[in-house]
Amino acid sequence: MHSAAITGTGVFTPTETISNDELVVAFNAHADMFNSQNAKAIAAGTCAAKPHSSADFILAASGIERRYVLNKSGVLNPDRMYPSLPARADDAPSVMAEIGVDAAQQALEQAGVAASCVDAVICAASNHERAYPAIAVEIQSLLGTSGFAFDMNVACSSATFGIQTATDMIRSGSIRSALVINPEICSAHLEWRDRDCHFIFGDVATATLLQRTQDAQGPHFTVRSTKLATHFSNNIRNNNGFLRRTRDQMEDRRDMQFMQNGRKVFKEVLPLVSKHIAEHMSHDGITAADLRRLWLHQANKSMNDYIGKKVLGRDPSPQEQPNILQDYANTSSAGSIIAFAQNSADLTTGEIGLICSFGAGYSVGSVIVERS
Ligand code: CO8
Repeated sequence: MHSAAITGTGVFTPTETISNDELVVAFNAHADMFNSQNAKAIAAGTCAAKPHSSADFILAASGIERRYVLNKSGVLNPDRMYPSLPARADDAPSVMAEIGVDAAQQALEQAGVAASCVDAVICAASNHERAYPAIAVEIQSLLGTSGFAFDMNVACSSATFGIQTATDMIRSGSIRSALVINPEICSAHLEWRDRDCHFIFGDVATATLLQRTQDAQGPHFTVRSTKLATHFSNNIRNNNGFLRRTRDQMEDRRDMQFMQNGRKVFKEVLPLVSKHIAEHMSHDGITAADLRRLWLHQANKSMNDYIGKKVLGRDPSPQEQPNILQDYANTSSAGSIIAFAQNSADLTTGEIGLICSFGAGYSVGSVIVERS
């Protein structure tokens, strides 16, 4: 059996950002417009008025201060409230492939590896731009990697599920290396006109290069162990799919974008994740004292603080459990990898950390790594 290691990571960050204040100004203008257009129905009690959003609420409830987006003007236009990402010709690179390639090139450069030496590409994300051909195969072609490529979707847990898949293939000997790429265009499947969730997500792409440990050319993280779990829940759901592309989709269907029962998610996912991490650590033979860092899924600061405290048995310091969601918001599967990519270079040989993601499904995945 071979050993697998993370030898490079990359993060593509869009150039445009939206602050909470900018977001709230646009939302409130939209709400005022909606309320005046529907004044009669609101007065008659047949339509609910849209209340204003608040930047103070957003920061207090989530810890988010701003988010990166691929298109700011479309999202902030109160008449539109949706990014302007025009459909591209079939012979042009798709948006997911383009931003995924950018992140992947950074990961390859960090590891000093040529694209042609990579045996597999896994494009693991919450939503895919099209059904087929797989975005991963397009990325394979754009990068010039060898072997094969495929897409997978486990919502916010896609990155860790992809890392376990790649690690298992490297361990078994069927491949020597793989790129796990997470292009998350969350802005296009978020309902920006819904006050309860309009602040949650941002856009980004991350890439993680995994290789047979003996092939690593520089500092790397050996994958000690991985653990995945799923439990069905409707509390985070998006009904968009090919069976829904019928006449009824012409109506304004709220269920065709991200929906959640945020309070239930918060309450149900916390014990699930804490127990999952505890069992994984025990199975790996490590205790909280052995953990130098936690790179958690970035959905909500209170949620991460709670999980960090449960795992370590005390409040984690910002260095022990770095958050990036104040700058990026929730970037679905990419969040824990951004945290890892931007906050792992200082670990010294033998130090151990844990990457953990959780989200729709429900799904939870953890990866214990050791600096080498
Ligand atoms: N401004 C002002 N007030 C507001 C706002 C707002 N924007 N929104 C809600 N309020 C009000 C509510 O109306 C409510 O008022 P009242 O008490 O009078 O009823 C009050 O504020 C409290 O509202 P909530 O109870 O909803 O507030 P919470 O404290 O629960 O915070 C959160 C809301 C932040 C959403 C919180 O519940 C949370 O973080 N939940 C977990 C979220 C999570 O982790 N979700 C996982 C999703 S990620 C995933 O799996 C990926 C899926 C695929 C990605 C899709 C990308 C688009």
